[in-house]
Amino acid sequence: MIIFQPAETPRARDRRLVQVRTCDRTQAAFAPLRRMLSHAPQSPTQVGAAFQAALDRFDPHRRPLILGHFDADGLSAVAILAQALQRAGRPADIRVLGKGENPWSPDLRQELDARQPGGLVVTDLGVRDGDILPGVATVLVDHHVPTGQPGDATVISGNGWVPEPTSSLLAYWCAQAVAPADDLLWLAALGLIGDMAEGNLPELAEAQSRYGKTALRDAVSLVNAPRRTAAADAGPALALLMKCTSPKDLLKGGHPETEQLRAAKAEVAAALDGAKRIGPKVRGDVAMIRFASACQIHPLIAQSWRGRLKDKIVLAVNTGYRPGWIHFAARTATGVNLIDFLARHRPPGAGTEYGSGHVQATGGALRPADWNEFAARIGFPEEKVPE
Ligand SMILES: [Mn+2]
Repeated sequence: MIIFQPAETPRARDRRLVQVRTCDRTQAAFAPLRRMLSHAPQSPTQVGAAFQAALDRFDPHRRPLILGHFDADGLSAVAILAQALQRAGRPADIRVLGKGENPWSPDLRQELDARQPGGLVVTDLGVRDGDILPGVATVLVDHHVPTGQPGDATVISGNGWVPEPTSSLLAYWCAQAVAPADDLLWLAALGLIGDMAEGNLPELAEAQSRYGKTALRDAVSLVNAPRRTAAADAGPALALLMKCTSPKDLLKGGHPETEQLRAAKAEVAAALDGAKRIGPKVRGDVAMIRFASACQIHPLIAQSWRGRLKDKIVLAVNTGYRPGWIHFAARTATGVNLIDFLARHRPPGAGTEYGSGHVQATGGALRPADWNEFAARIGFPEEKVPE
């Protein structure tokens, strides 16, 4: 469920509906997994002690490394954890994962093996099967549906809690256990807003009254912009989260990075404008919108057609996002289970990023040969790309 790292979150209401159904499905499927993870904290009050216990297993003579996702929630969680560890006298290095990267990949394993950190803090990147770096103490701080048992790692997952915390809020609770962290509350709120967290969250209400709803929302929109650009460089956004003291400081504090984020927003808006002019090609139950953009706009395009093509499965196909890959986002208002739909048409070489996510908001990335196979299977044989 986690692998597809969608920023492409459906609107709040749709998401709530989707999650209810997803939970029904996953609750049963992951019952054994939940039992295995039963030593993990089961409520907010247990998070701090679990995090502290995980840190106690780190090698004190080497710097820990924080790995994080590059959206507002992931970056905020990273900024909170980094500052808390700094305050606790255990300064950490940071590695933000970008386009198409995941901690359980061979490439990352190799990179981490070369770095040999004193411990790994991995946030907003999912909970998957197996050790990320065997022999190195690891704690996962996350809220996606777990899809495996992550080796010996400590798992701090808010998935399924009511209300469900995001990674940034979990990180805030972790931070409070190791250092004074009250001034980091606004960062927790950025992640909650970015991931559209729902339910009665006292931390969000407190942050909104302290920092202002509009300022928080505008900051989220800026921090979320770079990951959709061609370069997908989250550096400036993270720099701001690390050095600013409030969302207003981030928006108006005279920092050069703020302008970089505004430029990123403009770049994505321009790419979106172009792709929005492309009409869908409809065949049977499927509507396909195909374009080539280095920006991660396919989820936004799919979402925008979903409401206009209410009786179709909408596929927004981006052949220009990552060289050698065809990325697509799938959305539907029909109630059809898209995970099942994709599973039925699964080409032989599809990896874990194909058809995971939510039942009405998913997608995938395919190599050309697999794309060609898939396109033919869903009735678009002429949408072949060169292999
Ligand atoms: Mn998140």
